Amino acid sequence: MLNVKNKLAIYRGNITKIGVDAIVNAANPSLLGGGGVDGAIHAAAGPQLLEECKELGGCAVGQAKITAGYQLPAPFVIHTVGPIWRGGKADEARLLACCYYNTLELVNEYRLATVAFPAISTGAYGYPREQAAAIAVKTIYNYLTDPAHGSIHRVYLVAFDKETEQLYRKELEKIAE
Ligand code: AR6
Repeated sequence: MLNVKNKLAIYRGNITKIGVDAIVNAANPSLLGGGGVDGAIHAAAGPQLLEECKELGGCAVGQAKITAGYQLPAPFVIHTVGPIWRGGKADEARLLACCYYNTLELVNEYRLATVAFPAISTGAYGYPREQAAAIAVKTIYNYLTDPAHGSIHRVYLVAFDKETEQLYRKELEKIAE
């Protein structure tokens, strides 16, 4: 049996530099760019990314849409919109899990082998980092355990800072295989 845990990897650094099949953008509902990782991805991909995003008609919180990667090393970008943290009683946990799940559905649909996620919602959107790391690891792990999703070879959890890297390590250690 394949060891699902081995398919999860932590990467510390800038997501725009990674040569995976798709990188994930923590976007806003307009899909027209912003700061943080969204700004970095648009800057690295070049103006054609914004032109394609304009055609998409935005994206609801928890949903995901795919575009080309243009000047990025990654041929695809999957844009997802995380929830804004409002204290935890506004369905934030379910919506954050939906971001990971719906992105992986696109990865599977496009038969992509590798994908890299930033820590969605944990910057400008204020989601507590520890809770967000737990949701990310659990949702990705559960998705990969389904044999129907076996064509996904590796999922990278990208940590931009040391705290996030440590939180991901802690969550991965909790997975017993
Ligand atoms: N590579 C990897 N991770 C990064 C990078 C990078 N280059 N830059 C930042 N991060 P944020 P959100 C990390 O604020 O909280 C935008 O304006 C960052 O340290 O980018 O989902 C959008 O347009 C943090 O851990 O996204 C929305 O309006 C994580 O990425 C809004 O911000 C997410 O931080 C979305 O807010």
